[in-house]
Amino acid sequence: MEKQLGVCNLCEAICGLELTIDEGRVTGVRGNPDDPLSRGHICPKGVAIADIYEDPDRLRHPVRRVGAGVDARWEEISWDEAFDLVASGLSKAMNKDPDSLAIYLGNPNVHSLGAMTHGVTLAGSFRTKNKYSATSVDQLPHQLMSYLLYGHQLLIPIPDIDRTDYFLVFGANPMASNGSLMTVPDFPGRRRELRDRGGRMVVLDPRRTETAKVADEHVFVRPGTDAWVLLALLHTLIDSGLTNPPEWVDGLDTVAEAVKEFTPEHAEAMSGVPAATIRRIATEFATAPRAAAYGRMGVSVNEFGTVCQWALQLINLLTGNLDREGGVMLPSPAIDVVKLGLLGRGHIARYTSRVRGLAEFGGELPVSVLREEIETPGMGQVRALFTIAGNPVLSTPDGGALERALTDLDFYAAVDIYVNETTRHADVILPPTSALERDHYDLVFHHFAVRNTARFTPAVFAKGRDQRHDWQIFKAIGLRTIRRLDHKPSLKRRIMLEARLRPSPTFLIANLLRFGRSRALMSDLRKSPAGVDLGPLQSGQLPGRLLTRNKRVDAAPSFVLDDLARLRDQPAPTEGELLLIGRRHQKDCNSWMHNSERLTKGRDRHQLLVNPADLAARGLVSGDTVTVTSRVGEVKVEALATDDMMPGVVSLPHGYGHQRDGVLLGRATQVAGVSINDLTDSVRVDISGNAAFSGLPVTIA
Ligand SMILES: Nc1nc2c(c(=O)[nH]1)N[C@H]1C(S)=C(S)[C@@H](COP(=O)(O)OP(=O)(O)OC[C@H]3O[C@@H](n4cnc5c(=O)[nH]c(N)nc54)[C@H](O)[C@@H]3O)O[C@H]1N2
Ligand SMILES: Nc1nc2c(c(=O)[nH]1)N[C@H]1C(S)=C(S)[C@@H](COP(=O)(O)OP(=O)(O)OC[C@H]3O[C@@H](n4cnc5c(=O)[nH]c(N)nc54)[C@H](O)[C@@H]3O)O[C@H]1N2
Ligand code: SF4
Ligand SMILES: [Mo]
Repeated sequence: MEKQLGVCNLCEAICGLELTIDEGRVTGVRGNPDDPLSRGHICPKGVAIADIYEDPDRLRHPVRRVGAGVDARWEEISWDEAFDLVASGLSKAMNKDPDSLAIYLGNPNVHSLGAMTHGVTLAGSFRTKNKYSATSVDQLPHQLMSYLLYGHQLLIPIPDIDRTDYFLVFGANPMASNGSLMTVPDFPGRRRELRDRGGRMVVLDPRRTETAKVADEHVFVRPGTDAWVLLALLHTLIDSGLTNPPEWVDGLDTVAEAVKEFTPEHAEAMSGVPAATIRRIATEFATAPRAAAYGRMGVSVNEFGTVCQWALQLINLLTGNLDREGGVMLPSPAIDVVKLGLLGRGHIARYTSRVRGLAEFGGELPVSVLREEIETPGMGQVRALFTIAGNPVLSTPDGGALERALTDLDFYAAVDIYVNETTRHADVILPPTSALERDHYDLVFHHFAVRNTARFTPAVFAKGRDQRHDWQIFKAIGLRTIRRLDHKPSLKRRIMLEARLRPSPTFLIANLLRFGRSRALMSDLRKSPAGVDLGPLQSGQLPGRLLTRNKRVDAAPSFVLDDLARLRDQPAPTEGELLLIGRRHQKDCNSWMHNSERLTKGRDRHQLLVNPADLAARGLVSGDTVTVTSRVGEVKVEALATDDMMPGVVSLPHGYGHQRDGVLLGRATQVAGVSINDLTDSVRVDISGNAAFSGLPVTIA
């Protein structure tokens, strides 16, 4: 029996683990108490991390599909054959028309070091406009806002939860999600400490969530209407003279003028949040010694996600809580990909999607347009697809329609550890090693962490001889594809690409630490495998770290202000209408991990949650199977009555619905439930292009 340190990469909390290993098997997993960031925290998913390593459903060899649909069979092929198949399929598409190749990068990419160092490089080497990722079903408004206000898409201020006195939360459920755009392992513990300091947490959410239940105050808000509430908060702050903005902010008169008509009374009519509550929260926020306003998925994936994220930034900025201890602050990671220029500042509308004309952001188009780009004939039509760690059939709006479009492609290759609802349509799947078999340094989430730390975790298990790490797969595909292109990139670009694809991620990390003059070098990290503590977040980062041209913040970007007209024109809510929202459960992991028995046993949690009054009004009772219908689709699912739902709002989790056309994909298929994204509508997007999942009108019968 031996103990070994590991790391959990299943969510943004990046917890340090201590594994007990007995004869090559993981017999115990606990949180590492010496980890300076996660402090011993672990959740049920972390406990289940070895289930992935041991899962018989997980692919360990490249496979080629023979037959289709119910008759599909998977035939093992060699790596060499697989690389050639992919290189030939991708190059064939690009030789015909570069835009005919589409790429989708799924969420687990940001949780893999090799995907960040090599996968991003590979995707960047393709000249297609049809690049997509989970960003546009998630945090696109956050990145856009940081780009517009602070000059870089990754300069995202993070709540200093360990020192704040007032934590105002819109549309986030960290008790289940463990935090997002706020790497906050041990949220329950940090929340307790906040209370012990005499601090207050206020949550606005259409569901009385696990987080709402541990808050000091929970307020129901009608889905999709937070923009009015947030603008009314701004209105009140300005109107009551409660603002104290820093000197380096411009455009405040324009902001004051713009929010004048968005009164608390107007917000009450739209959102159901009482005007008096809005005024009180504004005053409490502005008069708290240190306050942080934070909003996540609920205010990102709605039709006014960008306005919401703008208003949240301004609430912090105008009250002097940006870059202040206990407010929202910029972390200083040991490897700062912003400072090192590894990720561009961002750009918007350099080109638009071919069919609907939606703008790109940072070189990606909104994934809501993927289906129409496959289905609409003409120059630039998508004919080949490459997905990496993605399951857009279950994860993107109107996934059912996307699925039908997939069957019509000329070529589809996937890098994935499972045959999932999307990759089952691939011609070839290349499975990389799983998390416990690879080295890890988190290039992404230290940028969002509530404390500055650094940690390098060597692989727990050696990879088998016939396995490949994801970075090795990306290297092979990159080098082989380029050789087959009719129009090869310049010699200089090819040499650059090779230089970036050949070295291992661990070698790259050691160099980035050294050349980035980091406060911790690889030798330090090797000596302290639990992690090196670089201290709490530091104030005084601004205006120095701004990357705007004039090193000042323009608080009134026209891109956002122009959208206020759309808000002004929204009709008041329709009486009796039902609006659908999503949810996450502590034991779920987006669209996967449903084949871990540990995580799926026990009570079902896939049901449609409905307020009892809404059920009764339709002559239904809890436990009934109901038909939920939206503009694009319908599903049949069990209804569960609960007072936790705001009247007029129903909720389904995403990532369920593994049985498609009766095809069995492994144990996950036995988990009950339907896909919420067979109901969501790809037409509903925010101005950023982000999918507006939330607040979808549905009927139930
Ligand atoms: N309606 C609705 N839809 C949503 C959401 C919602 O709240 N509501 N949430 C959205 C959000 S925030 C996100 S991030 C997306 C996520 O959706 P996706 O981007 O599709 O990502 P996942 O579902 O996390 O994982 C996709 C696949 O990655 C594979 N995978 C896991 N680990 C690895 C690995 O190490 N390497 C490789 N190559 N593959 C791996 C698994 O097989 C899994 O099936 O869903 C979005 N969809
Ligand atoms: N256990 C678990 N943890 C996860 C994941 C997982 O699948 N399972 N996924 C990870 C990923 S990819 C992400 S992006 C993060 C997301 O992290 P969070 O954003 O914290 O997670 P969600 O549960 O999506 O929280 C969104 C909340 O918004 C509420 N909401 C919905 N519509 C509205 C609205 O219009 N207004 C307001 N105010 N609230 C609304 C919902 O009821 C929900 O409570 O979680 C990560 N962590
Ligand atoms: S909170 Fe859970 S899933 Fe997230 S990193 Fe920690 S152990 Fe893993
Ligand atoms: Mo996400």
